[in-house]
Amino acid sequence: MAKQNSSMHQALIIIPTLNEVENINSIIAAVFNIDATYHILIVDDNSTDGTIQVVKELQNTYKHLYLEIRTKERGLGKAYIHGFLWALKRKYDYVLEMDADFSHNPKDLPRLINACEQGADLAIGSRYINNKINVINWDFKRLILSYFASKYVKFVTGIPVFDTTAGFICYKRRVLESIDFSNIRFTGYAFQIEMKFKAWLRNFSIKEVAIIFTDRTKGTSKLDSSIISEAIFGVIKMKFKGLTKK
Ligand SMILES: Nc1nc2c(ncn2[C@@H]2O[C@H](COP(=O)(O)OP(=O)(O)OP(=O)(O)O)[C@@H](O)[C@H]2O)c(=O)[nH]1
Ligand SMILES: [Mg+2]
Repeated sequence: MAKQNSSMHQALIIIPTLNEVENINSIIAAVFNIDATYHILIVDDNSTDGTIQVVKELQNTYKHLYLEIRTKERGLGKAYIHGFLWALKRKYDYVLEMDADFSHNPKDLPRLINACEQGADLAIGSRYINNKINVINWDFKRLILSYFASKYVKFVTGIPVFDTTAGFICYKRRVLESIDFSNIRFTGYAFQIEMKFKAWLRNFSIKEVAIIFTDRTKGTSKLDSSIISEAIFGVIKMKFKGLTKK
């Protein structure tokens, strides 16, 4: 039986999807199985593989499974912003980001929420704490790229976070309320970096929680080189803008 959330705080798990039909059913079931009081919002960018139909079907089973379909544009950053604005119109205390492909273990959700309950404004599910790399099944190139990307971002921006590109996050509501999303231009990894950078500039407390990240086993990756170059040049722009204006 699913455990019940003992706290009074309502959590929303936002899962962005783009053609995740092979994962969507099991990821939703896994999240509700961890805690039946969570709410889930799927933000889908008009998947053509049947993901949307599966979610609609599951809405008959789960009362607090919500679906937003974006038809005009694509992009992870914009999908998350759509989800954040949706959450802020409702009474959620904690808003979480999680991938659909099981790279993020739903079992870690309570640990992220707990870090916020203990005082963090932003809890990051971190693959690289204290120079330890907790990644399963990545090829060497991907590992090196991601690890040095994190080092690079830390060096350029000065942010005291090891895993700056992480996408497994719990935000306290007030962090999202403090950010003007019309000023966020990035998508992909740069979006994840920018959110952390903005939170840090605003003096929110950030806590990294060690997680083990497992490479996807089903479905296909949406990562491409434009996302990487956006991140490389994006952080430099971000740093200079951050020096002059929050
Ligand atoms: N709504 C929306 N979701 C997206 C988009 N791109 C990726 N996603 C979702 O965002 C999550 C992370 O995307 P992935 O393709 O797994 O990216 P990644 O984890 O960096 O790459 P892999 O390691 O290959 O899995 C998954 O749930 C995707 O379905 C997009 O443009 N729009
Ligand atoms: Mg993935």
